[in-house]
Amino acid sequence: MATLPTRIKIMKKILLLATLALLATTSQAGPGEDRQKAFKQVLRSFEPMGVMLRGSGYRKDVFIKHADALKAVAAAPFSQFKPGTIDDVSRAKPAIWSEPAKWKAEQDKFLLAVDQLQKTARGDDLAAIRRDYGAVAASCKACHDSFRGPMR
Ligand code: ASC
Repeated sequence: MATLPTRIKIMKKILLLATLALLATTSQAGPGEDRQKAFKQVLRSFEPMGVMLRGSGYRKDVFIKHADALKAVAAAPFSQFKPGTIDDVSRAKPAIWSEPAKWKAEQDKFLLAVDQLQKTARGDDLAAIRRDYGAVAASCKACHDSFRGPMR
């Protein structure tokens, strides 16, 4: 039987190893998860704008803040599609890498629509704001239709 101080040392070692094992599993975000986080960041400004336009709570200053926030994060997801990064959570389709020109065109369409919405948001033409918000939504959908696979 080991002495008490030896047993305490062993227990401490076990606790340390258990902690390290837990950290290793929890901090292991793969490319799919990283991309999903980046797209969720996009939704954090895009969704409240939609809520405002569909309801009666439109406020120009708040809407501009969301449009600016959208612009700040809109490009980030697209830098994270390195070849060979379809993992267990990723819904990316192989077409992203086999049709690079089309993939790039979808990105450009989205980023231009985001720029346009940021500009229109500064004016007072609510119909134009709705139209340009709709163009961003349409570009989300077009890209998903071609390049995002089903839920998994
Ligand atoms: C959203 C969302 C999308 C787009 C798309 C627009 O809020 O999550 O993927 O808008 O549905 O058609």
